Amino acid sequence: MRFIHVLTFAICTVLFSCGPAPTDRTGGETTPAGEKPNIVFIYLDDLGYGDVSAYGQTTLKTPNIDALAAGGVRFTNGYASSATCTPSRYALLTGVYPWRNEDAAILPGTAPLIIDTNQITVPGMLRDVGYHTGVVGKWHLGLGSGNVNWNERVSPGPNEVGFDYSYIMAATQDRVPTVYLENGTVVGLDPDDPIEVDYQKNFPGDPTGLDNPELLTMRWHHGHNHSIVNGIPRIGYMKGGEAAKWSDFDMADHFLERAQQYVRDHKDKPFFLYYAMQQPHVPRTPHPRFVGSSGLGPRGDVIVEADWAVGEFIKTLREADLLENTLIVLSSDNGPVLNDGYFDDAVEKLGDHKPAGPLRGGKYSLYEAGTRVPFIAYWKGRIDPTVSDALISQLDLLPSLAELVGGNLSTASGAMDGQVLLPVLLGESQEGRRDLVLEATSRTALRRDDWLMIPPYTGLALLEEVQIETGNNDSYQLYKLSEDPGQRINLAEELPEKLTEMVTAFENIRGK
Ligand code: NG6
Ligand code: CA
Repeated sequence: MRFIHVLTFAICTVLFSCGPAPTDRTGGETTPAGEKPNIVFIYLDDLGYGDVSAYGQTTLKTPNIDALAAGGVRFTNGYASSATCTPSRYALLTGVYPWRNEDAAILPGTAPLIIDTNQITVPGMLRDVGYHTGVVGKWHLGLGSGNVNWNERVSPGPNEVGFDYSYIMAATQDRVPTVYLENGTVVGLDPDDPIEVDYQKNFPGDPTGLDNPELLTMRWHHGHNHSIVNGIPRIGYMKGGEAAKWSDFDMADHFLERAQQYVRDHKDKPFFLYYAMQQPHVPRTPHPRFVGSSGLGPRGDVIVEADWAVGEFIKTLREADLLENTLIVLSSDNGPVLNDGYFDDAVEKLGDHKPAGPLRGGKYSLYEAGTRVPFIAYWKGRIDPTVSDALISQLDLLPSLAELVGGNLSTASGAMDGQVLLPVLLGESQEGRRDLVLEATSRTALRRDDWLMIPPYTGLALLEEVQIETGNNDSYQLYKLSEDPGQRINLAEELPEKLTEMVTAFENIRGK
């Protein structure tokens, strides 16, 4: 098939005058060699809008991410779909708002898969048009259908929702099981030492972070006081599987090597790789060679480490001669948090660094820093470097990529909230979307044009443990973001007509 495409294009170039963006038989854009471009998502975990130098930060240096930003489209209004991980990842892969799926909330490591195996996904759509598809890194979208037996192949999972290859951690670095799974099977498991996982009760006699502080190399601040793995107390209880347990310090190298290998193995066919890095989520465990590299403690060090890994990964694409044939989208699943449950100096060593940049709030927050994140599209030789203020969401990637490659979304049942914004993604247009519903722990708000409206919510205004403002208020909040990115001036009372317009638009989308 690929040969036919190449041949078709070769004949085309000899006989006719073809346009600069050739179209192959299944539709969509192809590269100068007549091939569909490779597509890579580099997705960080809890990386804030202000955490990379390309977004104005001056303390930390992130030269490799900056290089993508400088050579591609750097979006200043690019959004994750939620202020926490699972819902954002659900939306990233399906193009559906996470609040439409009540299971799309932070999941324990034992939760069932929350993507319907019949649902259209980015990898499924791409596979249907000939891509090889892989995921390396953090999954956190659930596995199995309940009561997972970790000692057998775990299914359904990534391989059942469109990925040909998967090498993942099930949930998060702070949740059990602390093992990798390759295509559904725990890597390095000794059958004589089976894994058991329980999120309710401990296995009798096993140490915990709560009862055995003397065994800890990292202390817990809130939560995170169940089973101890590698001296780090986790969420949930796990027994067995000793030989399969990951090394926290090596995780970045480990995922990088798998991502690089994936590229080398599939360089002769169009591929899609979802490289889901674990940094800077807790527990922050930089490899020793990065310890102290940022001066900001482990949180800064793992961002430096992640930036290094991005650079190494790009090198691999370059060495395989794929850079001009690969669209890379780099972003984050939600905004930043400092103390997310461990004592790790993130607060104490922060100095002048502003993880949220000029924005208000952070992870878990309906304020802007919860969901507005670094968002970069890079395609060497195809995208002209630019800064784009267009409003774009990670929801829009699925339909935009379908447009790019001639993918079919007509089989999609249910809602499709993503919009076709291919020219925006490629930096050719600043006409982004008009409306976007933002989510934070099941609460929602509306961004429309330059305006942000948060409806009244009861509940705490400040999450004490993480020191993040939730966005909750007894009254409506209305902000004009270009003039007030820090959301300090509530215009709801001053501009009743604007508020009514926003509330009506919001309710229309939310279906109230
Ligand atoms: C919270 C955890 C937090 C983090 C978060 C998920 C506690 C007290 N806090 O419940 O540490 O794991 O879940 O983060 O347990 S996310 O980026 O995957 O959404
Ligand atoms: Ca996250």
